[in-house]
Amino acid sequence: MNTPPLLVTCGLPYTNGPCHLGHLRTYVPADTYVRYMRRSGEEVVFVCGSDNHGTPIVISAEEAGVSPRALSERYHRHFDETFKRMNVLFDRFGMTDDPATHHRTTSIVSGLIKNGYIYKQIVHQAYCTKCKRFLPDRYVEGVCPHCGSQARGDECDQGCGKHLEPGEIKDPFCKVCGTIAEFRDQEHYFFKLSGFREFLLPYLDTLRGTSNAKNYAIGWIKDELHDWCITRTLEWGVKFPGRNDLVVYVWVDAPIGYIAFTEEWAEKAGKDWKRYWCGENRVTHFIGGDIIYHHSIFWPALLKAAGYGVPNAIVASGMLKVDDHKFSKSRGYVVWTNEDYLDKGLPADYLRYYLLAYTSHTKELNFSWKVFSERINNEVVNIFGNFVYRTLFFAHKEFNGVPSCPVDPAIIAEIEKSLVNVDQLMREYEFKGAVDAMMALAAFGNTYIQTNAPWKLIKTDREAAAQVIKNCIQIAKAVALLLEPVMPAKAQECWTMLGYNDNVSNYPIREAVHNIPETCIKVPVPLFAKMEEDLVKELDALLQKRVAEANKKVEKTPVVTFEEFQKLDIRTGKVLSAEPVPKSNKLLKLQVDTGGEIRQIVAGMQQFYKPEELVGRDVVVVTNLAPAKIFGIESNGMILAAGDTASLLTPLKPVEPGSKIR
Ligand code: B3M
Ligand code: ZN
Repeated sequence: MNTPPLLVTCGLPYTNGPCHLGHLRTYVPADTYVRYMRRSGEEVVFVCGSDNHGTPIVISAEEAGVSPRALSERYHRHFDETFKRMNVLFDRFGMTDDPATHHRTTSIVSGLIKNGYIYKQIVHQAYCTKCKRFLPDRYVEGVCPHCGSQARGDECDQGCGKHLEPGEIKDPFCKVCGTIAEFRDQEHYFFKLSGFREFLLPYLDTLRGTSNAKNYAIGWIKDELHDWCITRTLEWGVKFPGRNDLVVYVWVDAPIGYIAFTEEWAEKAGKDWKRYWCGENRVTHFIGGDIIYHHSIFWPALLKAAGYGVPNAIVASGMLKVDDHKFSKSRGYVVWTNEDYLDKGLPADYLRYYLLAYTSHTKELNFSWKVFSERINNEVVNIFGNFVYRTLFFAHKEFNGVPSCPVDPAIIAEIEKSLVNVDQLMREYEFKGAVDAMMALAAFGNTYIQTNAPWKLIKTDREAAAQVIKNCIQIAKAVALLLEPVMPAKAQECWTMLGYNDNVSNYPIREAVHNIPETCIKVPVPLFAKMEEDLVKELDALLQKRVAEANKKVEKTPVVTFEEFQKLDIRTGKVLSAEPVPKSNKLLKLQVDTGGEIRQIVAGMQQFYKPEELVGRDVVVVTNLAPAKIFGIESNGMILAAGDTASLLTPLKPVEPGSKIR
């Protein structure tokens, strides 16, 4: 049977704010993967688009005083241009508000209704009596019913990361005016997701991609699988068939955008989009680690129910940190792609390299200007740049081009080894490993030229010097070919300096083992410039200033009355025991003496404390919080802690467990 062609997609950016490094952490590796696979002989289509619907866009448009469509068009253009500046080149970059996504969504949802996968049900929706409207998704904030963290209406973005259904959030308040919301009944439509467990478990087992995507999803399914409310009370979006007052939830039409963008591309290219989406396929989704739930649970179930092929691979990137802090626009820990980086004249390729080579794709990536400049200077400039410059400078000066002798077979064997290594790592989505292997070849070249010192050899044996430099040129050629998916612009510059007058991207990776032709080599220019310390300081100062300014702004929180505050029962407690919750890397299960009773409390503190550090500690506990089940374990209360590192609040003077906080 013919292998189906590869279709690669990237998570769709919402059109309500500019592109930042958090976005690029997904897009750059996807682009690198696509370039690499193409140059390994695969037929690849690469699509993406902007996500225009849902409350994030409506709220931002209201704030900006423009229509959601106008806001979407503005940011759509912004992303399109930014991706091009970063050399992230999609075959199609569409908009989910364009007719293709509307049409495909209507067609899929109608099919689901027809086949009995959708039912109607009354839900208790948060409602704001002041704004006089229902509060879908991001219009409402409150407390996560699963872990007790502050959460948005449709996801626990600060805590356990779970998707929340309408009506599930506790203590809701209106995001727009701060009023405490009430629950009112409303009719909505549900997708029978709970019936897909039997399909999903074996499916996830064979799902390709990174292990985080698969493992999180399997963990979630084992926990629980609820039906999924797929309608919202909004004007903006894709109308639910037959209901003018409802649109489909943005997480229905957004992934359907992947199909629609393929259709848009196929129509122009004269291809058949069904080859990519129906039956056996090779759809590969690159996404951020925070939207695994949507891509590996809802989306395959929806596709399956609608009779489409299901994704073949999901590649999820780890989260981004800035200066060791959780990435946060409101707190100022953000680096904007244009304003902070490209507009300062910094090369896209440096950032591409850093994002790929900093750490493994699924791990947390920390950005700081200091580390960034060190890695660029020590690796890109000193190893790759230096090697190419030394080699070409000598070749030009002594031979005015590439010497005619054949390349040493041992050198070809070394290159071959690198190719095999890189290929295996790329196909396993181990981008860091692959980039390291490419750089290792450049480092090998550097050592080779250093030990063989052709500048000395030439004084006694011109032929031997020619052989050494020929070998070096061949290594430089191989490195340029290999690094093109990572640093396309710099690889091209290197290629041109090697005497080629065409595009390196047109060559298969395997060209690396073929002897370089006897081109003429001109005076080389350094490929890279070092990041100067002054510039690094200036860029860092800018970031610090942004963080300081953000700290000054107080967060918008709802006002509570004294009576409401008094409803909270907060007491001191003593931790008697602590142990990690199996299969969770965040949670600890604690037994806490709260005066006359022992409570079991599950707290998200595993990253910050060893269980034994907590035993014997006096802590502060909210004791009358409604009990919650977290990872199937009952939790009766909440331990108070402050800040990103969960610093525990603890009484200054010794008090009895159970003392009331007043
Ligand atoms: N627009 C952005 C996010 O939640 C969201 C992705 C949609 S992918 C189909 O990261
Ligand atoms: Zn939660």
